[in-house]
Formats: sequence, structure tokens, C-alpha cells
Amino acid sequence: MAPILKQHVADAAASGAPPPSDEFRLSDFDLTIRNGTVTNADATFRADIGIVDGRIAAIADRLPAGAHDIDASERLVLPGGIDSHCHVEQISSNGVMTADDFESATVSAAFGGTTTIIPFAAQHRGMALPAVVADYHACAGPKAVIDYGFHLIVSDPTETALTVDLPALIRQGYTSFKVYMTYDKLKLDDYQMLDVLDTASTHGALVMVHAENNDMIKWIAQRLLARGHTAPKYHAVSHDPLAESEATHRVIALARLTDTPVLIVHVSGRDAVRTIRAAQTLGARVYGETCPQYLFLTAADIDRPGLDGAMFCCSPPPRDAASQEAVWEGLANGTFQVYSSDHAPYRYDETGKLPKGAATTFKDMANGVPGLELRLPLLFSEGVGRGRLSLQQFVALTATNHARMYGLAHRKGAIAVGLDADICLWDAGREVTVAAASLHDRVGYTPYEGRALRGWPVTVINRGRVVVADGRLLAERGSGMFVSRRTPGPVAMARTPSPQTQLFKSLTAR
Ligand code: DUC
Ligand code: ZN
Ligand code: ZN
Repeated sequence: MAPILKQHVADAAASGAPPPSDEFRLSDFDLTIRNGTVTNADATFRADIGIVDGRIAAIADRLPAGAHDIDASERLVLPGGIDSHCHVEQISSNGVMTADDFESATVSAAFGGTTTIIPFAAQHRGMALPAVVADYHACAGPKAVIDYGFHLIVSDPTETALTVDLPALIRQGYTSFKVYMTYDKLKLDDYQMLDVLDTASTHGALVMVHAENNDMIKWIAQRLLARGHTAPKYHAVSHDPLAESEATHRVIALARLTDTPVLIVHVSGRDAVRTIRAAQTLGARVYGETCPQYLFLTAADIDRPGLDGAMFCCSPPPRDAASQEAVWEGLANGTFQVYSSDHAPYRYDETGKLPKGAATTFKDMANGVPGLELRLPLLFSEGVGRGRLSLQQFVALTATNHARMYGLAHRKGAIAVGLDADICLWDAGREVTVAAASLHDRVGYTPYEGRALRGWPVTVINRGRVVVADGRLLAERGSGMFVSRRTPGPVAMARTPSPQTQLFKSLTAR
């Protein structure tokens, strides 16, 4: 038995395992998963699971076999991963399409142990939000093999968007939106940000923020280019950590002014981690997300011959060892609630990273790295395997907290009776050397090529359907379903705004 599994079996004996059940003598289960070690964010226990109509119907010490029975001895039985930050079939503000569509992205996610993704329905300026959402549904519906929801990207907060479209879309289950403080074609100014925050606060949505100071980045980049510094490594120089920490600080102030919870996405730098932590200590409803690239890469990875560094360029960029350490610490101490891939897949050719071929500068490249498939294996191997995180923290960071933060906890994120049977059987001892050739996305490379990992998802189940087993895809194209989301946990949390906020809100209510 793998050492990690042995440890957790031992823990299971000491924790609150469900009592043996006599109720289920005659099995009506469509599927049973038996003899496994179940781990939720709050407990690890040895149990059998019975599934009916895609939902978990029973969890007990012993259950009879269902119509289909999986022996999970020697396996960890985990909630299916939820990846709440990925870009799929999305056109960037520079007009570049991602390499993955909803089929390849969801297949890749499933092979990595993820059963639900929440990508973006991205508004570009001039577009009406309801039409944007309809377009993304048309793309996802026929292709997805696992479940999905959508966040909105709001880049054009017109009066109609703020007062008609967003309230209606929030009621329809699109209860979160991302806003940008950088990129000329996406960024909101502070006035617009306050409008969006106020709308979210009034109608019950969570705002996700890309926090980087646009002018700082542009100013450095233009000076670099003017002096002939065009290689990919200068991407990291132009995205100075101060651009991230300044914007993080600023948006937290804007959110506090409107008493709106915010989640700062893809946090990369030590100062930004500290800024978020300090605000949380003051009681602000500020949440954080980080991603594999900030744990496993540094700016040194971008410094490769020719344009090869482009394969490691994302925004914000990977930083240095001190930032990596701060990000690990933030995962362990609760500064970060969610760990997502920020899968932004662009091929290393003219369709993605190299729009101008050999003449491409760091400013021309599409920003982003792939990560849907390796998100869980990387964190398990380097986090749980090396003792930086507990197995329960791993579950919280990869599944449960995503469900809580984004209004999905009524269906997903835990192994519990009544919830969707989204389950990942994990082989804690399996050793895998990462190779792009064995991944299922359409990017053609991985920034983690050659890494030796320990721990791998072997069977992946979404709503009771076995999607992946022993390296084979078993789900049909289009079998994934859209999930409408409820009020995000941080928004639902009752609290009294500061006296100043109460006063200006009462004087300015629409
Ligand atoms: N922001 C993202 O969230 N993903 C990719 C690039 C970016 O700037
Ligand atoms: Zn972003
Ligand atoms: Zn992103």
C-alpha cells in the first residue's frame, strides 16, 4: 500500500466514519464504489458509496454491490475536482482563439480528475451580455464531456449591462463575473469598477479580479521594446510585482467601500499575498486564488533560447523562489481558498504564441499556459506528497471551496448523500513522468514536461457516469451538463457594513 494511503487509512479509523448500514440489503444502486478511503474537506473515513440516478444515495460502512461495482481498495475516493478558472473556446482581446474547445478541454480536465469546470463567457466591448452567454452555450452544449458553468467577463459595464442584463443573468445562475484592471481592451477604470462592485453587491454575485496596474506594465514594456528588449523573458520584467500588489491593494479598497466581497484571481507575487492576508486580518471579505504556474515555475523558466520562453508566459508571470514560498504558505494558512488552473491554452505557433512568427515580441504573444489536466496531480505530488498540505486541504483547495465560493455546494464539491456523484478514485502511489504527448489538450506542450509526479487519478465519475477509467475516455461528447449556480458563499454571508458604507448606501440607493 502506498505510504500516503496507509497514513489516511490509519486516520480513517480514528475519525467519524459512518456506521454500518443494514438498510441496503437489496441493492438498487446503479453504481457502487466500495472499500475505498473517502476524503472530504472535513473528514477521512473508510466507506462504501451507493449511487442512484447520478446522485450519491448512500454512504455506509458496508453496502451490497450495485449494477456496476468498482472496487476502490488501495484508492483514495475524493470529490471530483472543480476548476473554477479556465479559458475555453474564448477569443482573447487581441483576437486569438484558445487551442482547446469544449470537447478537448473537458476531456483533458476529466483525465486530470476534474468533473466540473467554470470557464468564462467573455464580453468584448460593444457586445450584449445575454448574446455572449448564448454563444458560449452553443459552443459547450454539444461538446462538453463533464459538467460546466460560466462566469461572465464584464468589459463593457453600460447602463443596460448594469441595471438589466447582469441582474437577469445573476438570477439565471451566472453568479460570478471577472473584471480586469489591465489590458487596454478589457480594463475597467476605478469608476466602472465601483459600478460593477455595487451591482454585484446589490444582486448577489461574486466579483473575480485580475489585479495588475495597466499603466505600470505598459510604461515598462514600451521602454523595453524601444531599447530592443523583445524576448519572452521581458514579459516578466514588464509585469513587475508592484503592478500586481498596487492593483490588489486598490481593488480591495474599492470593494470595502461598496462592502462587496472580491476574489483576487491568479495571485503570483509575495507582496500581493501579503496584501490579501492583511485585508483578511482586518475582516474584509477578500478571497484569493492561485494556480500551478506560481508554485512550480519562476521567471527563470521564461529565459530560454529563441522564443521558447513563450510557452511559460502568462499574466501575471511566474515570479521568484520567495514568491513561490509565499504562495505555498498562503495555500497552507488559508489566505487562498481556491487553487485553479487558469488554463489558457495557446499553441506554440502562429495560431497562438507566435502571431508574428520569428518577429514576435513579448508584447505580441497570447498570455497563458495550459493546466487543466495537471492541476490536481501537481498539487497532490508536491503539496500532499511533500507534507506541505494535508489531504483534506488538497480536497478543499481543488474541489470543496470552489463549490462554496461559486454557489455550487448544493450539488458539488463533497462526497455526501444527495449531492451529484462526482468522484475521483486516486492512486496515491502511481508514479508518472509528465509528457505533453500523453496529455489530452490541444496545446502540444506543457510547462511541466519531464517532472516526476507521484499520485494520479485513475477513475473519474461525473453524475454517476464513468468518464475516464484506466486511461480510457468512456463519456460521450455532449454528455456534460450546464449547472446553474446559486448565491456564492461569501455573498451569502450575513454581516453589517461599516457605518460609513451604510450611510452612503442609504443616501445613494437607486
Ligand atoms: N488572465 C487570465 O486570467 N488568464 C490568462 C491571461 C490573463 O491575463
Ligand atoms: Zn486574468
Ligand atoms: Zn484566466
